[in-house]
Amino acid sequence: MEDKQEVSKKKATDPKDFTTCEATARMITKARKDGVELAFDRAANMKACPIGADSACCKHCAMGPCRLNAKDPYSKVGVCGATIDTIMSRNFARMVAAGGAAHTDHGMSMLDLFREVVNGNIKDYKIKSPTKLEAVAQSIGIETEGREISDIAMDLYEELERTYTQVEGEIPFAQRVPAKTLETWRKLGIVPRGAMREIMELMHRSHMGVDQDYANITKQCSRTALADGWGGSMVATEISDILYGTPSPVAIEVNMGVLKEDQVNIIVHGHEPNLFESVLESVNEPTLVQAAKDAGAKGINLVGMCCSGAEMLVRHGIPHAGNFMSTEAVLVTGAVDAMVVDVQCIKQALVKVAECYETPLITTNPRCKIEGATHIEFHEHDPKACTDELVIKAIGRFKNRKVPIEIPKIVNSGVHGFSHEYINYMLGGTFRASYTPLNDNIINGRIRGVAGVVGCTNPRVKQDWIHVELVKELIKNDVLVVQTGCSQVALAKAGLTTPEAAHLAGPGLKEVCETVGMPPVLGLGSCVDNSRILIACAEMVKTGGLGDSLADLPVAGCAPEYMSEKAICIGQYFVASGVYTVFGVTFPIVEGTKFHKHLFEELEKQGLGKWGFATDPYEIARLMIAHIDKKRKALGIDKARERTLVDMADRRAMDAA
Ligand code: NFS
Ligand code: SF4
Repeated sequence: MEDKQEVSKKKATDPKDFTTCEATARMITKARKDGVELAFDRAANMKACPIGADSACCKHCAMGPCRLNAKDPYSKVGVCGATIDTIMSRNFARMVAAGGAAHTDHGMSMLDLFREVVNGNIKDYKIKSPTKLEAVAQSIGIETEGREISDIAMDLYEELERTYTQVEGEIPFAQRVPAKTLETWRKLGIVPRGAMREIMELMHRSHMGVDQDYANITKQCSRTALADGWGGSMVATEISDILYGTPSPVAIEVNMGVLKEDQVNIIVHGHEPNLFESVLESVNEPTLVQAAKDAGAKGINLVGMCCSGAEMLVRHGIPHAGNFMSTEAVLVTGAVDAMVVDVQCIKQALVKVAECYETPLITTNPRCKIEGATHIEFHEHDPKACTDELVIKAIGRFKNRKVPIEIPKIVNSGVHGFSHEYINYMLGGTFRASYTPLNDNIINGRIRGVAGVVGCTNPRVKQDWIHVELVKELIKNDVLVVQTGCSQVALAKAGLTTPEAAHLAGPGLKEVCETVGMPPVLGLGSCVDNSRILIACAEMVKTGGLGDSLADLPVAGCAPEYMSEKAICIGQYFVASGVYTVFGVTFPIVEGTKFHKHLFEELEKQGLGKWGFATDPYEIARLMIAHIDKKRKALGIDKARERTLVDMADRRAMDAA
């Protein structure tokens, strides 16, 4: 575990050691000149606590806090007698609970909005995709034939509310889980009832003196995490599609060069699309556009960051300025006339950086106020009251711009917006939309397997570098990569989300990409859109030929630069769903302990997936590919790949002759 804090140890002074994002590196240099501190510098100056990094400490009661020795994990216990396995699994449980709560609370906000739209109490939003509404309703057994959209919608609302509030039974989207996987969950007692109940029970069980059996705690971790992946997050994604439209491929632009010196630049950085959709309306309001022009601007330029940015990117092609580790750096350009935030991943330091560049930092959600920021509360019943006002604030800042502006003129383009529905259509064609071609290409070996590369960026490792190197290595080995969250923005900046990037893929994947005209790296959306990956996997099982359960699929997942508790929860629901999931940076567990063995080995034997850990991108790729090959072998399709690749070489030789 020596390589855990590469950056902080070095006290790196060269911004290139902090990031491979050229624009961010330039802004780090500028910030230093301007005397402004960023998270990169704070990470270098704040050595991560090694006991905490190993999760070997407990502060669940006032007899402690207790610190155990990670080097000799069984030499000590806490004052209450808690062993290292209990302490680590309880800490892990609390991360799962917090991460799951974040996604499910977001999903519940979406559902609140949906209910009010269906009731007719909210008029500023409407059901944009009745087709998606019907498809989701049908997927959980709601009758749609010959019925009014509003009636179907009301039934759907009532069903989906159970995702959160149900005290007994199974959450509605459990019906989408392949039968054999569901059977395994039932046997283990981990089918979620309702998210509120699971999170509550997990908090209870990780309290001092309750569940002190790491394997039993892990079960409730799985149940809670599944209530996120197949519950809260999936509801967030599906309702967003119903209200705002299902993504389909769209040409996009990313990086700081999307800011325009001669326009009013507004950045929305957050997670709930409700706010962003309404800001989009406001910036197109003729009176506000005129006001911007009167202030001397060419127009209003709306740009996203982080996850709601990723959603607007895939859904509407709204430009994206950068991922999590660029949110402070983008303010250093001096070009941001307002940064608007809602919930999650919003660094408190943004207040100070924004102040240095006279940018209004505006909080909008009652759940997330930040000392020193301007709060303009957003209400779905009257969304424009907030979003018009913040646009006016931005115009005001533009008019009175005093700080010098320096925008790194870097813009990368790509194609994003590959919903699981679209993957269907893209590979299957209009008349035979299905996952059959994807499965066929996996079975015949052109595509070796599918990898989800997702998650955050983290100043403890070089920004974007691991994401990009890992993905390059995967596609080179014919692994099709699907992406969400901050990771997809890293790859978009690296230019890998264009169809032309197919030349970086191995011969099999390259052939498929060229035939279909798709990039080898598919951007799906925000972190809650990881649920799209679950649905795609379920479709692959249903389509046939790749086993009966999710655990049979030749797939793997990874969050190589993760930082948030949400990422841990996502990791746990992928593992519980049957996917091998590798994390980087640091893993909050001591190696060689029983709990470690449980997560990294034993869960797989129960028919679930398992965790993996590595910090080096090539090592991560090796682990993921080895797992994919293991699954191919178990399915009896390992030989096909050799044949296909030989065929192709033969064919090329023939072409050349
Ligand atoms: Ni996901 Fe989105 Fe980014 Fe990480 Fe944060 S923005 S929900 S948690 S940092 S990927
Ligand atoms: Fe220490 Fe046990 Fe209290 Fe944790 S719960 S702080 S291990 S005494």
